[in-house]
Amino acid sequence: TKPTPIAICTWGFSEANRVAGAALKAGKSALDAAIEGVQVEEDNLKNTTVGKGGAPDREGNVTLDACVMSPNGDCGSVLYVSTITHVAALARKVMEETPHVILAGEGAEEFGYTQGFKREDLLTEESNKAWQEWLKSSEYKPIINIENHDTIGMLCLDKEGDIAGACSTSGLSYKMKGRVGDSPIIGSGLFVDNEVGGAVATGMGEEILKTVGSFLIVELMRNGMSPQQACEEAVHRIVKKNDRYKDFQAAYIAINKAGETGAYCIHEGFAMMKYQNDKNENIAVDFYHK
Ligand code: SD4
Repeated sequence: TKPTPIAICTWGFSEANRVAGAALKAGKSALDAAIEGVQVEEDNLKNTTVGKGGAPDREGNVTLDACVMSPNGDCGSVLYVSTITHVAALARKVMEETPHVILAGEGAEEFGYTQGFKREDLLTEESNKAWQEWLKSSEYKPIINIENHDTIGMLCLDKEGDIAGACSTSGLSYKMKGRVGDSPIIGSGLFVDNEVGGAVATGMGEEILKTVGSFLIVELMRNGMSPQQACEEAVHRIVKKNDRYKDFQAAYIAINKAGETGAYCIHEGFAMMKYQNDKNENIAVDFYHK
């Protein structure tokens, strides 16, 4: 028997997860639900690491990264987008309306306008103020669970039992101009294989990229691990290679075809939202560094 629909997402984004859960309950596809859910945070001006209102790079440019992956194995990604808020939906358009998988920068933006996306200024007054304040010291030091917290990664399992995912971020606050993290990179920030399950990442993108974490988790599940075991192993790969892990956070969530879920991270303070059967729960996630 198939599991009832499930939505899980990174951090405590209860409204985003509730919206995705409601979409699944209404019979929408896993991909529709994941994008609708992620959009709640893209629109949330208080969230300073996703969508409009995101913290800028060192030169004051807000640049967004996102990707989506559908149950049939297709994927789409946009990176370095500075004028469009709904970048997960834009990544879907790349997937569905172009012969390509990734569009970057101006090319992604120009394509977006042809698809009806609005041109917007993504730097809000508050983010601008915070950036001006940051400029006084210009010290680049991501803070665990604070400065680099809030990327939304969402995985949905719909009533057909199909799995899709979406990931959306403005990346690390005060990153270098041109920097792109793990979030729009298929296999690192997100991976879905509808035969097996899906995984999505948040935290220090550079470390997630080096270990291709989300693909790793899906392959470990294919080889028999539970989502929980696979997330733990992916975190172990990072800490094994990198003794600076005490200074950064990295976190994964995962789901398999049976509807089992798992999550693990380096440092205390990460949470996963889980919707199933009308219940939307905030689940504290176990961590490596104790
Ligand atoms: C990045 N992984 O750009 C993202 C940042 C993040 O919560 O997850 N923040 O590296």
